[in-house]
Amino acid sequence: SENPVKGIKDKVVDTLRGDGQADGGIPGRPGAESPEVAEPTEPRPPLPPKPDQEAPAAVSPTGRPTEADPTARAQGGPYLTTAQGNRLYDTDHSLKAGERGPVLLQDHHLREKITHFDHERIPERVVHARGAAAHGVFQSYGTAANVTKAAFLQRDAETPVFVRFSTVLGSRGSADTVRDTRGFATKFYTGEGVFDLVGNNIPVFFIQDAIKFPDVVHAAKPHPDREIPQAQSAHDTFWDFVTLHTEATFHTMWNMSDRGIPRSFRMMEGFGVHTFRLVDAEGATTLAKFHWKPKLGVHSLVWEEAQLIGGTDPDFHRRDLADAIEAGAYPQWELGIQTFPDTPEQTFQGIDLLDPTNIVPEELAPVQPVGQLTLNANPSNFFAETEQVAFHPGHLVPGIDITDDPLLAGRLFSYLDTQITRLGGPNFAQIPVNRPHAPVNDMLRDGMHQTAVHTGVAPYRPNSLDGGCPFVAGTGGSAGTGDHAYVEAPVRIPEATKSRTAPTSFADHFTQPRMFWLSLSPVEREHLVAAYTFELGKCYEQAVKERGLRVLANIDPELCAQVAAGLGLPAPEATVPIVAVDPSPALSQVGETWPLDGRVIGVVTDGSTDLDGLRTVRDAVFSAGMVPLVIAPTGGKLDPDGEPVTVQRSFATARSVEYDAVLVAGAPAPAPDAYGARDAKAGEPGADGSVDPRVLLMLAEAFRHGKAIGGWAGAEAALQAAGVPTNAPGVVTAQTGSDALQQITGRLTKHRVWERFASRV
Ligand code: HDE
Repeated sequence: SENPVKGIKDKVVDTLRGDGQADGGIPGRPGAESPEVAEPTEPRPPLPPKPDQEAPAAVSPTGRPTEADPTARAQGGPYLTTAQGNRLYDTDHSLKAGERGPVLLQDHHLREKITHFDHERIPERVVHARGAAAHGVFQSYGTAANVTKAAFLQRDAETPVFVRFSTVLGSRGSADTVRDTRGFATKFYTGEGVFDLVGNNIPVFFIQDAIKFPDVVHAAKPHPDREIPQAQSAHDTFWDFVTLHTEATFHTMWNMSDRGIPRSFRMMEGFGVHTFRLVDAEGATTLAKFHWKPKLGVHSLVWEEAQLIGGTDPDFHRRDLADAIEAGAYPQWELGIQTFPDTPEQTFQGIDLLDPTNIVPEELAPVQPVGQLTLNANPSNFFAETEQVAFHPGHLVPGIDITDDPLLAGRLFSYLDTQITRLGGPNFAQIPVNRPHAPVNDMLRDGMHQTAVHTGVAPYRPNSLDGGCPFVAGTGGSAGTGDHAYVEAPVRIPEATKSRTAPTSFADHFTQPRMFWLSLSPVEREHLVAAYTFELGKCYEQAVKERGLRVLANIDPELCAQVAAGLGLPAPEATVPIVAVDPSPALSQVGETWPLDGRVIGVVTDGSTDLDGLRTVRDAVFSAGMVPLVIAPTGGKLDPDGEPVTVQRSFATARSVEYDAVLVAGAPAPAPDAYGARDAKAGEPGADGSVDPRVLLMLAEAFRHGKAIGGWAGAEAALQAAGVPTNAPGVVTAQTGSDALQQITGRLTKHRVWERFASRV
């Protein structure tokens, strides 16, 4: 498939070479292309949206296209007005009785401005409050056509989509890189109505029954007395719950693995979690699980990076997604399905398909690709789109049906209910981002925030006054063969007695966690041990720590022993037999090689050493579809009188966590603003051969985080001063910058220099 970055590379290089690149910006962001930002001059209409902000065409609730409607109300005309379109001459002063006198209640503009402001916020989502989203397109391969009649999954079908990624626990303003599950929710605007695939980046869930959702969320959210900690699972109530309620063990384990701290939304898998039921054109059914596979591979941060980014750039994932799309490096995923025969037992090789704490290993049921998702446009307005989008697992199209997973059942209730509070009433489907791209004729009327002007007198059935309209779809004779949604496959329900119980097949909470542990590479196991040790170590209650170890003992004695050692506690014995289980190699993130599209290479310079070499490196990074980040002692331009090189980061604004690998030219002396460098003269090597402390920090961190490091033009001195052994794996020094780049690129395709991490397990 074609590399999306390469297509736009020339444009990006031009941007970088042009004069428009602002200091501190990343290459690829508009600058040269957007009109110069002028000081205010004369009235003109509002700026049009940026090219990548075009949202898919929306359809009004009455079915009329709104796209080309010039009378659409938001932002028109060059002059400031009230909400009623009355032109204003001043918006900086309240109306007062005299210059120093009291403010007058009759000032309509003041009252309207403040009142509207007072109501700008809506309740944040009760979970998944913090998110980032993008528009895109889904292209179907047609390979699912033999198992589902869903029109958007037929050959060559193209469907506009809106995807929102999120963290679960934090509030709207929390940090992106916290250890947490990530939401991965996709709205397909199909010709048959909306289909929402509301998934996560982790394929299992904490609970098997929706009735436990308030419990797990109350336990995981901040403590109710002090409202701390924010966006963290490393606290007593979370661990209290997940260790008492052992069906949470597998999900918790995914959270503690590297999956809990993704490198980027672009490098995450997505999972529908539940088993769904697909229906074909003849009414035959197949059970299926949905998977999103990122084209760039699944990659994670290391824990220290995640913590540093939480402070240096809390918007890291949001920025990464928006920047990539703006630069034309469109993120892509393949949608795949695992399929299983729809037998009355609803199990596959002994795995209960209705238990959302189970996966079906890919080795047993391969993920079959059915289409490709490309995110190609940023939202134009965060609130209107990302905040107001409303997903619902019950938004289904013909050919996709639900199963009796008790977790899914509760979700089908919850998502509609929650929008009524969050979006202020039952008419949220009329908000542009939520509008179907299929005709809507629903007989739902009135209510808060009704914006449709419905006509006619007969929103009821049966009627004769409207000629019997609207009509219901034909069922096509036998169940499953009509063209309507909610096919309701004729599933037989065995004779049963009402009971508040779970089947015994839901009772094994440790076999799949053990499979996960056995499937990880040594370095991933090391990370898992470190995460458990950190999180349990942050708990205050001894009983919680000890119970945590008892759960781990039932997964694997080695895992338990390592965490116990870190906590300074004895390792308990297992209380259930440890069963033999085959590993699932697909669960490991380490070992393969992946495309480098959009990877960021830091290029550190003292501002004068081998600038020709620097330019060559920068261009070579682009040619490889990656992004160079030129880091110099101060902002501005290098070689301003020659062939200027724009500086993206100064030593003061750069931090290693922004890039995937680093190249250093020479050994940059302390810049004047470096701590403790007041005596050093700018641009001159420190009298003692010293190197700027911020460069040393960058190199030491990059080394610690397993990043490839290359140097040229005397960089050995900098590496040595930073404590980076020049003969360590993934550290190279070369004659030229290009050689150094070439040698580290191979390392990058593996994401990190894995050999650098110590491994005890
Ligand atoms: Fe959600 N979940 N959830 N959830 N969920 C919400 O809906 C809920 C579950 C997921 O970007 C809420 O509109 C219950 C599993 C995502 O807007 C709420 C249960 C999975 C998003 C809700 C679950 C998810 C939500 C809050 C247990 C993965 C964000 C705001 C039965 C398959 C969607 C909202 C977005 C959001 C309820 C479990 C994914 C309260 C009751 C399992 C990605 O309705």
